[in-house]
Amino acid sequence: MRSIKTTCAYCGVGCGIKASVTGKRSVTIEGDVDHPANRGSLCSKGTHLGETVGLEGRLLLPMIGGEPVSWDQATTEVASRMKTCIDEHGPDSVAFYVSGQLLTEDYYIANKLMKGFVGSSNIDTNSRLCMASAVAAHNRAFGEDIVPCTYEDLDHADVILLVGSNTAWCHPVIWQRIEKAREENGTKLVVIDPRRTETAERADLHISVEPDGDVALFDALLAASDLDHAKVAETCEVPEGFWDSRSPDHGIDPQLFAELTQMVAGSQNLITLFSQGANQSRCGTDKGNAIINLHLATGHINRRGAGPFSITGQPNAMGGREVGGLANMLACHMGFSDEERSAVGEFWQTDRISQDMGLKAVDMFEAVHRGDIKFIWVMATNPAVSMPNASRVREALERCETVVISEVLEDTDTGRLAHIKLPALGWGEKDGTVTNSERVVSHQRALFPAPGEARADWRIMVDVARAMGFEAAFDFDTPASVFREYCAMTAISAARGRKLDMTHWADCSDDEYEAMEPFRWGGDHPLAAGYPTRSGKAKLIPVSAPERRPLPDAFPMRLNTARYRDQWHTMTRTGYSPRLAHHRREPLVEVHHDDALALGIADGDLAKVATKHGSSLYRAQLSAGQQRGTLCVPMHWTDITASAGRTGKLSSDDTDPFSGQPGFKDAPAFLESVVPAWRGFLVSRINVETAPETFLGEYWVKSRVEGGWLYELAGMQELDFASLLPVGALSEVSFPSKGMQRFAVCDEGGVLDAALFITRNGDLPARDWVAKQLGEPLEDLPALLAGRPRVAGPDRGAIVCVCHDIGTFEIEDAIAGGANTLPAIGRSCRAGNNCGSCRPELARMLESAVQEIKEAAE
Ligand SMILES: Nc1nc2c(c(=O)[nH]1)N[C@H]1C(S)=C(S)[C@@H](COP(=O)(O)OP(=O)(O)OC[C@H]3O[C@@H](n4cnc5c(=O)[nH]c(N)nc54)[C@H](O)[C@@H]3O)O[C@H]1N2
Ligand SMILES: Nc1nc2c(c(=O)[nH]1)N[C@H]1C(S)=C(S)[C@@H](COP(=O)(O)OP(=O)(O)OC[C@H]3O[C@@H](n4cnc5c(=O)[nH]c(N)nc54)[C@H](O)[C@@H]3O)O[C@H]1N2
Ligand code: SF4
Ligand SMILES: [Mo]
Repeated sequence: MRSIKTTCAYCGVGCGIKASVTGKRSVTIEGDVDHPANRGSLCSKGTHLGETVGLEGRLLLPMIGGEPVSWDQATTEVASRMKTCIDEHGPDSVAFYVSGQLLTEDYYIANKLMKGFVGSSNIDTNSRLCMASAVAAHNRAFGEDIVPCTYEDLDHADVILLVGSNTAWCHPVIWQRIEKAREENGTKLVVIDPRRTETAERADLHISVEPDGDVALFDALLAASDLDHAKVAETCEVPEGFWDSRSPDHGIDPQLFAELTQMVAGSQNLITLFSQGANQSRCGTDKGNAIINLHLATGHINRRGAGPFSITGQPNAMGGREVGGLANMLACHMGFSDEERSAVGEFWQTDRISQDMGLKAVDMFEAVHRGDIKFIWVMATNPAVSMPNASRVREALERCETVVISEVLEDTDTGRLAHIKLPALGWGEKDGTVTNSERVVSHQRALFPAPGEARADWRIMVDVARAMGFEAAFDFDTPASVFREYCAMTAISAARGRKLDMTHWADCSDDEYEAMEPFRWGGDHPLAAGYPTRSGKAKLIPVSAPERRPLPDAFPMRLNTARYRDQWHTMTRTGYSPRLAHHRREPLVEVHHDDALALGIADGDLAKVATKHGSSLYRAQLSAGQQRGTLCVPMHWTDITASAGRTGKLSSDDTDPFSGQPGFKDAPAFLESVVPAWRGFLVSRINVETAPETFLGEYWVKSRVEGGWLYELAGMQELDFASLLPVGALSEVSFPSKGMQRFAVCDEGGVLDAALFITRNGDLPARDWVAKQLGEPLEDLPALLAGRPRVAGPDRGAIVCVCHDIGTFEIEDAIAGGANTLPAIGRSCRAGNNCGSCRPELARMLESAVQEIKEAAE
C-alpha cells in the first residue's frame, strides 16, 4: 500500500487528500490533516472519490470518426486541420474551449499555443460560466483579479454574509469551518438567496431576495452605512457624484433590512462570501462590485477576519485565471496593451502574439454557429450540456468542420458531436498543480499509471504544437518544466506592480516540484500594501440595479438552476458512485405549493418546464422554500443519464455586459403537469438504454446502484415491456385489472440480471431492496416480484448520511432515544460525524422532532 498526498478532484475549496493505493485501480481516501484548506476534513464527494476511479466508460484510444487510430495519426490530423484552417481562414477561425478542471500546466500550454503561436485570443474557459463576473468585479475595483481573503479569515469574522451560495452543499468544507466559527465564537450568519436552501435554513437570518435583487440590496446597505467620506477617499478613488447616486431602495421587508443593517453596522469583522447566485447573472459584475463597494467603504477588507470573498467552483478555476485562460486576458493577469503584448511576445520568443481580446464562451459558440470558427478543440468540459441555450451550442458543433475533444470518457453529450476524440488522463492519473479559492497552490499527484493510451492534457497539446512547427517554444517534457516557465513568466506581471508573483518557483528542480507542499501566492491579504492601480487606491464602482423585465404571457415564471449536494456538474464522475446516487436519483423541479396547486401538480408528479429555448421533464417537489412564481431545477442531468432532464437547453444565454457571463439563474419559464399512462422502474446489471432501437418511454432517468443501474420510467403509450429487458430466463406476474406488471430476468446460473415494475394507477415498491438483489442468486421469486423480502428486516428509511449509510428511521430512533444535539446524534448512530454534508438535514429532523414534542405537550 502506497500513501500519496494529493488534492481533491472536485470543488474550489481545494482539499488536501491522503490517498492510499490499495490495488491496481483502488484507493482509500482520507483528508490530509496538514493541508491548510481542510485540515483533514472532506465532504461526501471527496470521501467517495475511491468509488469513481474505475475504468468503466473510459476513453482509452485516440479516435477519428469513430475509429481508433495511433497517437501519431491523431496528432498529425489535429495539427494539420488546425494549420489548414489558419492558413485558409486566418487565426481567428480556430478556437479552444477549456476548463477549470485542467491543471495549471495544461492551461499554460493551451494559452501559450493559442495566444502566442496561433495568434488568436479565441481561447475561453468554462470559468466564463462560473467566475467571470467576479474576475471583472475584482479588475474594476482592485486593478487586478485578486481574492483578498483566506479561509482562516472565516475563523475570525463575527458576521458572515453568504450571497447566492449554497455553501453547505457546494463548498461543504468551508461550511464546516463556518459552523465551527459559529459554535466557538458565536459568529452570525446571514444567507441571501431567493431559495430557502439547507444553507439558508441554518442561518441566523435568511433574506429571500427577489432574483437579481442583490445589487439594490448591497447598494442600499452602503447608502445606510454611517461613513466618513473623507476617510473613504484616503484608500479609494471615488467617482464624482458617487455618493449621491447610491439608492436606498432595497426591495426587501423593512424589518429584515433593519436587522441586516444593524448586524453589518455592529460588525467588527465582516466577510461576504459569494458564488453563483451573484456571478451567474445579467448583472453579475455589478453584484460583485456592489459587495466590494460595501467592504471598501466600511473598511472590512485587507485585515484578518474581513473581506469580500468570491469562492471558486472548480478545482482549478483560479489557476486558469492566473495563466490567462480567459479570452479577455493575455497571460499572467496581463491585458493587451502594446507594452504588455511585446513583453509577453519577447518572453515566449514569438512574433505572432494575438492582437486583442478573443471571443467569450457564448460569443465563441455563436461564431462557430455562423461558420466563422471552423475548428474548435474542447478540453475537460461538456458544453453540449453546460452552456446556456445548449441546443444552439449543439447545432453549432454539428455545423462545425472540425470538433476535437480531449476527454476521459468515451461517451459524453459533447463527445457525440466530435470528429476527433483524444483520451486524456483523469484525476488520480494526472500530475500537476491547482490553485484554490484562497490562492493556495497544491499538487495533484498521480496514483495510478496511465490507462490505455491516455495522455496528459499538456502533453497532447505540446505534441500538436510541435507538429505545427513550434518545436522550440514547446520543448517541454514534464509538468515541472511547464510549471517553471509559467512561474518565470509571472516576473512580467510582478515587474508591472501586479501581485501575481510565483518567481520563487521559477528555478525549482524536478524533485522540489514533486515534493511541493501547498503554498499561497500573494500572502494572506495581498492588497493591504496598496492596490495595483495607477493611484494605488481601490475604486468604488457605480452600480445599477437591473431593469425589471416583464414576464411574457407564455412564460410567466422565473427559472433558477442550481446544484445538488452529491452530484458534480454533468455527473461524469459522481454518476458512477452508488452511494452518491442516494441523495437525489432524479432531477426535481422545486415549486411553491400554491403554484403547484394552481397547476394541478402534486408532489412527486412529473412536470414539464419550458423556456423559449426548449423543454425538459422533471419530478415535481413542492417546497415552501421556493418563492411563489419561481422554479428551480438542477444542472446535472444529460442525454446519457436521462431522456429529458437536461437543464442547459432551457437556460438563457443573456450575458452580463462586462464579464460575458450568462445569467443561468433567471429565465422566463412555463410549468405544466404531465400525466403519464404508466410509471415504473427497472433495475439492471447493464445499461439497457444504449441497445439500438430501445425506447424506454418518454421519461427515463438512470442512476447508479451497487452492481448495476436503476431506471425510473414513465411513458405516454403502452410498450412491450418484456422487450426492454436483457435476454435471459424471464418471469412475469401481471394483474391487468390493477394495471400492474412485474418482471424478473435471471442469467443461466439463476442470478438476477434485471427486474422491472410497471403500474398504471397504483404504487411501486421501494427501490433499495429490489436493487440490492441484482447480481444475487434469485432464491425467492415471489418475494422479488412483491418487491420486498418475505421476512422484513428493519426498515432504515431513506439514506440521509451517505458516509455511514444511515437512514431516516435510524436517526429518528436516535433522537427518540435522547440524542438532542447534532453531536449526540453522531455519537448515537454515527450520522453526520464524518463529512457533515447531511448536518443541515439532521438539524431539520431534530427541529421537527422538538416541534412535535412541544405540540404534544400543549
Ligand atoms: N455538490 C456540488 N458542489 C459543487 C459543484 C457541483 O456541481 N456539485 N460545482 C462546483 C462549481 S463549478 C461551482 S461554480 C460552485 C457553485 O456553488 P454555488 O454558487 O453555491 O451553487 P449553485 O447551486 O449553482 O447556486 C447557488 C445559489 O444561488 C442562488 N441564487 C439564484 N439566483 C440568485 C440571486 O439572484 N441572488 C442570490 N443572492 N442568490 C441567487 C440559488 O438559489 C442557489 O441556491 O459549486 C462547486 N461545488
Ligand atoms: N444551467 C446551468 N448550467 C451551468 C451552471 C449552472 O449553475 N446552471 N453552472 C456553470 C458552471 S459554474 C460550470 S463550472 C460549468 C461546468 O460544466 P462542465 O465543465 O461542462 O462540467 P463537467 O461535467 O465537470 O465536465 C467536465 C468534462 O471533462 C471531463 N474531464 C474530467 N477530467 C478531465 C481531465 O483531466 N482532462 C480532460 N481532458 N477531461 C476531463 C469529464 O469527463 C467531463 O466530460 O457548468 C456551467 N453550466
Ligand atoms: S469540499 Fe468536498 S468536493 Fe470540495 S475539495 Fe473538499 S472534499 Fe473535495
Ligand atoms: Mo463553476
